[in-house]
Amino acid sequence: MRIGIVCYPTFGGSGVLATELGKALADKGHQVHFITYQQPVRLNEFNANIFYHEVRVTTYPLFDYPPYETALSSTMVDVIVNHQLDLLHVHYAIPHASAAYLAKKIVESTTGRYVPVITTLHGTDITLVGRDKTFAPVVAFSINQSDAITAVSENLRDETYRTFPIEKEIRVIYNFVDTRRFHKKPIDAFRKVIAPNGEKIIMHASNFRKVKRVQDVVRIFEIVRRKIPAKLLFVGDGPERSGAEGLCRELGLCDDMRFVGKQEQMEEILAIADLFLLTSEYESFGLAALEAMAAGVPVISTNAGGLPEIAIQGETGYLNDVGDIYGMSDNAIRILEDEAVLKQFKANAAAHAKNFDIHRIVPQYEALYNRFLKPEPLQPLLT
Ligand code: GMT
Repeated sequence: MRIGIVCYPTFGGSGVLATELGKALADKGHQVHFITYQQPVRLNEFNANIFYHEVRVTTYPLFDYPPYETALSSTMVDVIVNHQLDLLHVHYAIPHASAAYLAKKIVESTTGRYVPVITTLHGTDITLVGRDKTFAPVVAFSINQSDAITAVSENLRDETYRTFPIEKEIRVIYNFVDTRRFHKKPIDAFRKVIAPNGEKIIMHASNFRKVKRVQDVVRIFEIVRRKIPAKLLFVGDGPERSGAEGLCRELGLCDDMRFVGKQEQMEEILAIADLFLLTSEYESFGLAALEAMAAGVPVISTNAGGLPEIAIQGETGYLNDVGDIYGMSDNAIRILEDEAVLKQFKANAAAHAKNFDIHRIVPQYEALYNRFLKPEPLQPLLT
């Protein structure tokens, strides 16, 4: 199959998922064309089946707001026609679903070809940005016009139905992880740099947006550290980072924590971690938590959004109410203070992540694509 993938190329979960999906499809022999404004961060290896098409927005003095969506649709048309794409798979509704709709209509009217569009909803495109009234009518329209719609969790599917007048079936296809890649031996020298005296390593990774409540991470760490020698590793970057750094200074934690910025090789870093904290106000899925579990790292998270669909209370870690800093601290201590307990949680996390393994989930996308290649009329999907 020749598949066009449209996504955000940055460190966000939707871009990571879309890129890993494209790589997996290419490994299985499909021809994959990424259409984005920048090389996706995880597209870091050569594969003869992968193509990358950059969306370039021409500037002009009149354009206070360069028309990115128009450039994106035009690039999609160009790639669909010149590379004979079978379908377009767009990740994150805004503005990818509406740009894809326009491209599909242009191809249809100029060549007579029908190119199916699959839209995968990821989270904030529905729960935060999408429901803003400056976007909502276009988001609802373009989702409804998609040939197939998927959501990364049941929670996100239900939120979408609650938020928009969607008339079609939304199929849940969970996010995935390559469990073999994330099953890494820790690099001792690296561990020693972070925790020279054998302290426990607690980690958080995100884009440091408000929704992540990163100050809760700092406060939990402060409580845990009173009982357990520990270090905190912050991976990623974003608008709330300086607030978190300020709080660290205020609480006198600077010597015990490190901000390592955006990192591509998450599996290397996760391999040295003992516990992962995800304190978000909302997560449609929580791909960072799944990657942590795949690396054998128990997760303490909130019970918001789709997180209860991927974690098991008291087995892979614990889930607490949003903002319950004391509950999360108690649970972190419970796991970290006993080596046998920690070992069990690590094993449980790694075992459970296998339910979301790349080899289980990618075929679900392929099955969905295949429905559009058959000449017979489509049957409703079974969930
Ligand atoms: O976490 C973010 O804000 C980034 C965002 C994205 O679209 O890049 O992540 C969303 O999509 C991820 C991949 O499907 C999910 O794992 C995240 O839970 C989801 N984020 C939110 O719902 C806040």
